[in-house]
Amino acid sequence: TGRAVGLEWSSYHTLDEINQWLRDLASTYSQVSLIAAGRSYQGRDILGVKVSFKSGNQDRTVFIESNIHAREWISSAVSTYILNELLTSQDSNVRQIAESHDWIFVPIFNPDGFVYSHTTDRMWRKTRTPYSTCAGADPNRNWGYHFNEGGTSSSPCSETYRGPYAFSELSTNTLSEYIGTVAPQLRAYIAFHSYSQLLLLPYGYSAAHQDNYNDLYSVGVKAASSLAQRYNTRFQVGNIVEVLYVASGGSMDWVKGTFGTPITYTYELRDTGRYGFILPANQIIPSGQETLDSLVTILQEFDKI
Ligand code: ING
Ligand code: ZN
Repeated sequence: TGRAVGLEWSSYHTLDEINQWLRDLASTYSQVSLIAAGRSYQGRDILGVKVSFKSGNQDRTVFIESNIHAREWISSAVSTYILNELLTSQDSNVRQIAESHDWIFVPIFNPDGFVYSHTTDRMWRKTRTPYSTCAGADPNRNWGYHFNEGGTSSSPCSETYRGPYAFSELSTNTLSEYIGTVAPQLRAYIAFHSYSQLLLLPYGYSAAHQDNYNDLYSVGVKAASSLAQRYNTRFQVGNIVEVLYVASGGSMDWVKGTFGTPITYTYELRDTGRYGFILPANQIIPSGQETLDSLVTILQEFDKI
C-alpha cells in the first residue's frame, strides 16, 4: 500500500478536503484528470476524476458512485480509498483491474446534503432543495427510469420524498447528463451506500429477474465470498426488492434500464446496525480493503463470461 498526495483514511473528511485531494491527484498524476460531473442546488460543483493508465480501455470504463445520501460517510471514504489503491497499490490483482479499465470516480454525488451532514445534522440523507414544508428530495428516488413506481413518498418532509418530478434535483439532473455522455463506454456502474452489508442487484422498482440477473447473482456470490476472506465480514447478495424493499427512481436502475450497462451493483457497506451510519473511522481501511477485494473478483469473474 503506497501513499498518494494529501488524504488519509483514519478519519472522515469534509467536502473541501475531498475536492482538494481530487484536484491534487489531477495535478500529480498524468493518468488522472479532473471532471466537472454536475452541479448542486446550492451552486457547488460535483467533482470527479477519470483515471486511465493506458489507451484502449475506453469501452471498459468503471463508474464509481458514492455519497448520494449525505449521512453515508463510509461510502465516499471507501470509494476514495479504492481510488488511492488503484493509483498506488503494488498488489498484482489490483494492478490488473486498475490498468485494464478506465475509471470514473465521483465521490460526493450530493454535496449540499454532505456539507449539511457535517455542519448541522449528521443524520441528513437528502438534497437541500427547498420545498413547500421541508427541505430536500431523496436523490436516490429522483431518477427517470420507472420514476414513482413504489417505495417513495410524495411528502417533502419524508426521508424518501421523490421530488416533484424525475430529475427535479439539479444534482441528479446534471449528473445524469454527464453519465449519459460516458454511458456507451461503461462496462460497470458501482454505487456505494451504507449500511446493512448487502450486495444489491437491479432493479429497485421490480423484483423480476431481468437482463443479466443470473450472471450478476453468481458473480455477486463469489464477490461476497472474496469480501469475507479478509475479516469474515458477511454480505448478502440479491435483488433490491427481494433483499431490502421496493425503491423506484434509483440511479442504478436508471443506468441499467437506460443504457444496459452489463455490470451493475449497489453495495450497502458496513455495518449491520451496531453503529449504523455513524461507523467509526477505524473501520474505513478494513472496509475499503475488503470492498476492493470483492471488486477485483467482480471484474475478473466478468472477464471469464
Ligand atoms: N439504501 C438504498 C436506498 O436508496 C437502494 C437502497 C439502492 C434502493 C439502489 C434503490 C436503488 O434506499 C440506502 N441505505 O440508502
Ligand atoms: Zn443510501
